[in-house]
Amino acid sequence: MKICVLGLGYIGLPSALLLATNGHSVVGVDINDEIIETISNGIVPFNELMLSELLKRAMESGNFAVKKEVEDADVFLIAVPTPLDKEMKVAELRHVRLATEAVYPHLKKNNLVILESTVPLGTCEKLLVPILEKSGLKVCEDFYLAHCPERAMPGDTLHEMINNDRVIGGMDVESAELAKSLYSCFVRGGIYLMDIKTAEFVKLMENTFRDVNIALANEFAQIAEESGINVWNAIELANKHPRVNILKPGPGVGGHCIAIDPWFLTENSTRCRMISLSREINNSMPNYVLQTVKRLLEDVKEPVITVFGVAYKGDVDDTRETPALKFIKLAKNEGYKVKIYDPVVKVFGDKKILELDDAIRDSDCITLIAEHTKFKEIDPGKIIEKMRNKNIVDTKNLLDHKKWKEAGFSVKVLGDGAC
Ligand code: SAJ
Repeated sequence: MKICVLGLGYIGLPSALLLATNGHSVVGVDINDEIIETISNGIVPFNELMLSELLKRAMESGNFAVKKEVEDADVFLIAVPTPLDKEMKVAELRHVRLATEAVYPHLKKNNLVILESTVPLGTCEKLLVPILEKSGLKVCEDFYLAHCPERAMPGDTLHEMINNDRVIGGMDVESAELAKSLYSCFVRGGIYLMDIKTAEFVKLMENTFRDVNIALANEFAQIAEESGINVWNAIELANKHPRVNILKPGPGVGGHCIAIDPWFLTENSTRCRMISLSREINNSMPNYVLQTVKRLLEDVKEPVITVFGVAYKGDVDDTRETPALKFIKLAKNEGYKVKIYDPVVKVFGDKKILELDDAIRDSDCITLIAEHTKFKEIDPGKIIEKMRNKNIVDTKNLLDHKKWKEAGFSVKVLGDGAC
């Protein structure tokens, strides 16, 4: 089967490569010349486990080509970003609209169009169908349409794409069945079929569930702090209950999904209360962390702080929606000098990422935001003398605190109830 994949990002590229290495002829299309050139040269434009090897295999198979323009195919798979309009708190569907506009001139009888991007409820019916029908063809009569929201976790995308269960919503049963037979070439998990709107809802519920539960953990951390209780011990004990699974508190929620998708539910409904409140709680966490740092540095003149980790989570180089950005902005507004160390992230907008020594020299407080495993390798005894004041705030409960204390650091863990 010939498949045209629109959007060669974190989801589109691995999907295209999995299809190409499983017998399909795949054309990957992207509007960004740099991405086209990078991939054409056999390089994956972002960090993702095993993806370079898969690109190599796909290219060697002769089944994978990268192009700027959409071409005729049997299947069109759209995997483009659906960011949030931050001011309005509604989905920015420009990329989905443009990609769908690019597909319809190539649409032929019996083609299948698949949307993988996460979208607000009703988008497939209200936005995609009218555009695709500009081809003169009728959905469910002449062509098929399915929504197959991706579920893979950045950092482990390939493994999750292959092994996770998958939900597929179809405009009709045949659309869903056709999409299922396509994904079956690489998905080892179960594939569950439903109507298209239910699939949109399922995806949004999944990420909202996580956001709400992280907000709950963050609220627990604040209650524990107030009451002199260590939230990490308390959560561990509560999770011994067979039906309780409290997530981890932290400096806030980042990434292109969990911090965004809940708003896609609120934009269409007047019924969202817990969802909006959870967003608010998670968004307030960088400020909460900063208040903790401020208490530690009350008497310090011209404070300098060092942020450890600006990725949105541990062990990825992705900084989209990272809570570190808000933390840094707020800290600078307080008049703090902020230095950054991140052993995984290479580029962070216009902000400089320093080597460890430079980042901690004359610093008054390290604030660990992203839980990169590499931070555990740091020997606190070797860096302490470079610091002006020996404070560390661990918002992820990542480090060996005994070791850092023995080296002479004053250690504060988010939600440890210690001050
Ligand atoms: N976080 C916490 N506490 C936790 C877990 C996470 O504060 O206990 C924070 C992380 O540090 C990060 C944010 O939440 O800032 C999101 O991280 P994540 O690991 O929960 O999720 P993502 O964004 O990397 O990937 C999610 C996944 N969705 C779910 O787990 C429901 C993934 O399966 C989805 O495919 C992806 O979103 C997506 O594209 O929707």
